[in-house]
Amino acid sequence: VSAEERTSGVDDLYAAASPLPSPPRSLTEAKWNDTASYAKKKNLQSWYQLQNGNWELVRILSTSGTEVIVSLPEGKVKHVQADCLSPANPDILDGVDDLMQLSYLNEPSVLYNLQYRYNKDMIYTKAGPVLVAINPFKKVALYGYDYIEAYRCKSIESPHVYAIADTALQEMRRDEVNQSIIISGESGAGKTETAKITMQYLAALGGGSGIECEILKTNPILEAFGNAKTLRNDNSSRFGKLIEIHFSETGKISGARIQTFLLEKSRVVQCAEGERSYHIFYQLCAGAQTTLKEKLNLKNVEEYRYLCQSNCYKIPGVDDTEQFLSVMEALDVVHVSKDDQESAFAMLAAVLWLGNVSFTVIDFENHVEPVVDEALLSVAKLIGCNIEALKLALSTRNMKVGNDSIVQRLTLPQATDTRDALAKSIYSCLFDWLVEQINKSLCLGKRRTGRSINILDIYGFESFETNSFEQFCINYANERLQQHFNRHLFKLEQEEYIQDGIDWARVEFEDNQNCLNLFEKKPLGLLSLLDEESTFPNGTDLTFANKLKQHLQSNPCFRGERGKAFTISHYAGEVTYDTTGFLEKNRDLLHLDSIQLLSSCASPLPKIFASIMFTQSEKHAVRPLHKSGGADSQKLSVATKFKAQLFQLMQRLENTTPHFIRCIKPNNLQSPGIYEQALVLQQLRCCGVLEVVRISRNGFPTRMSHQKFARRYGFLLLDNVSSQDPLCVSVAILHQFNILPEMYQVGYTKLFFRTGQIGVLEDTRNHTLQGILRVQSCFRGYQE
Ligand code: AD9
Ligand code: MG
Repeated sequence: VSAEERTSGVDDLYAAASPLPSPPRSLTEAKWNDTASYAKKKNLQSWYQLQNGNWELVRILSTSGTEVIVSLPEGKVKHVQADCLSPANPDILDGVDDLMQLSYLNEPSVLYNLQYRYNKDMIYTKAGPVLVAINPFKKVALYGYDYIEAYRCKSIESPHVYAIADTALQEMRRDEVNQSIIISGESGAGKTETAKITMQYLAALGGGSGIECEILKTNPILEAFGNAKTLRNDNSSRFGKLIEIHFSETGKISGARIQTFLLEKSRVVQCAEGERSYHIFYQLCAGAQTTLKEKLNLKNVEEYRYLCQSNCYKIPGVDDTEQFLSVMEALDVVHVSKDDQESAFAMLAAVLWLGNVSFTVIDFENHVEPVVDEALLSVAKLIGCNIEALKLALSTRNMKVGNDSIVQRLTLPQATDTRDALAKSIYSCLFDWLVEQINKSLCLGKRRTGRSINILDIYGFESFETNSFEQFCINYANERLQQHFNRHLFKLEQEEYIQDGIDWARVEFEDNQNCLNLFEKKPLGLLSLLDEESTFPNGTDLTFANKLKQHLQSNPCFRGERGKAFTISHYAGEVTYDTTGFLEKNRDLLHLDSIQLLSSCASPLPKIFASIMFTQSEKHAVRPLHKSGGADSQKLSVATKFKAQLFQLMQRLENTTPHFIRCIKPNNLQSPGIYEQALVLQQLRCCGVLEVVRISRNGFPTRMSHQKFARRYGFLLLDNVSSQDPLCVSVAILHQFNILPEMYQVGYTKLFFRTGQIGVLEDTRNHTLQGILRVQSCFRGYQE
């Protein structure tokens, strides 16, 4: 069965969830009848859904009414309802490399096909234009020079990341349009690995200038500073990234640029049991040479409060000392000088020592002062500041009241927050600074000419038991990306219809504009209301939640919950958010005192960080200072900044030809060989793979050229057709089989069918052929 003949089938559980299946009645009826008629076919294989949600392959023995008797694999016989069955594809279609080639495109068939391939280490499968990649959690022999060569010469056709990268390169050259490779999936699904595999291919094909080695070396650096062990993934990226690889007119890589999104800062000061902070801290403590260790007064990881609170120091199979050496080597390659490297390590040590700074109560009002101990002295030495200035910055706050300036002393929780905020800011500034250094090296001052390929490795949709501000931002980003995805696929469909003269207005597809409006509308959208509440002196997470309930109830994607919670209907499902901490995380204020402290430092990096923070606060001082919140510095809120970044990203992506890779995690154990159907299914839904299937089903997914159609079914015609013209033959067939006009369209070169329509013809064809074969073998037997 070729892609051209792709036929998609009956039974769609997910179609029921979509509000907009447009030509619904006839389509649903056709679908239903098809299932019913299918279930009547004796001896056919079918999927039967078990109580636990998994599917099992059964054989139909007989039917009466809506009840069907089936035989289970172990030989047992069972009575089941027809609607628990979904048609299974013929064995010949087992493991096809594009899901669109399946005759029946229902959920169990999709799941089974992916599993069949996964069990044979074929981890890549196409779903129409999308590449599905299932994480093998082990080394698979699919990469390296030989494979790169094979994909370059097109001697292999099976789906692969290399094939996607190759198509992107070719289309960039051919169409002179920038390309983007958009990789998504949930934590641990394999996005970052896939991004690296893509870069490997591009570097191999566009290499020569030496810059490709630098580009590849950015990975260990970004992973050391931006990845951490979480419960879901031992090497989880805690930031999103876009890598733009530039090519010269001759097709060689001329430079690159990295943009990062929303680093998880809170991890620096706090992480959950069994997780770790950023790799670089452990690598530095384990791998630093004695002289560096002495200079930075480095101790073992167990001695730092920020690192020991989660009771996890090591990652099985990972040697932090070795990793540290490769990070240093990579820093050399991207031209970060030894001096700068040492300054960066000093900042890391300062962050660790800050965590160990403790406070002591000094008066009856519970005001505190930092204890002058090794921790405090080390911080002062590492950032190069005066000890008294550091003590003041950690225990007091300068406030403006009218024209006067007063000094307020801090209580223990306030002082701890101030300390942690300083540690987080130093770390995130260090991260940004490092990315900037890398970018300087990758551009090498060259003017950007030619074209680029963008690789986006960004966090997928998240839905946990408790969802906070981070999930709110991440899921918002995913709504935007989903819209991009839908529009693109829709456009592809539309183009094919227009090319063949088909009326495409009859193709429906679901939009998530309502949900995006919920986030973005001004002044009454989630983001505006969040910003508004963040600037109110008396705003709290509760007043914020109440405001949402008051203003957003009319949006069908919003539902207020009890207390401080609310629910959003995302394209990938409902998520309930707890607003605890929303306002503070959104404000993300660093007090002016801390910024001033950094600017007074003798070391170069803190000074640079302070000036970045200052310019940010000046540039983005969009609202009047509010005084009673205690926050003196004004800057753009986190959500607004993220939205602006996202808009800029979307704008860039809009001007490129996109290629989508959807990564799937087959189990939560990070183990090879285990394929959990329910887990995979839920991800296929979330990352839009089933949506691709649904979009194509809502259109005219089955396509066949007039010639092929006439050849395949022409012999079933009862009456002679006057003309041998394939189109005339085709039309005669359509009439003979009473295919309803809304179920097909006749294009210039092809016939287009709604879902399931071709099934009737195929069945008749098979029966007739079987009949002919039977007659032939009887005839042969008779002759013998
Ligand atoms: V997160 O959102 O950053 O937490 P990712 O990026 O989706 O996540 P990652 O690429 O880090 O996941 O993959 C997780 C682990 O799966 C890797 O550390 C590898 O051990 C494993 N993996 C992923 N893809 C492959 C592969 N193609 N071959 C072998 C793989 N192992
Ligand atoms: Mg990652």
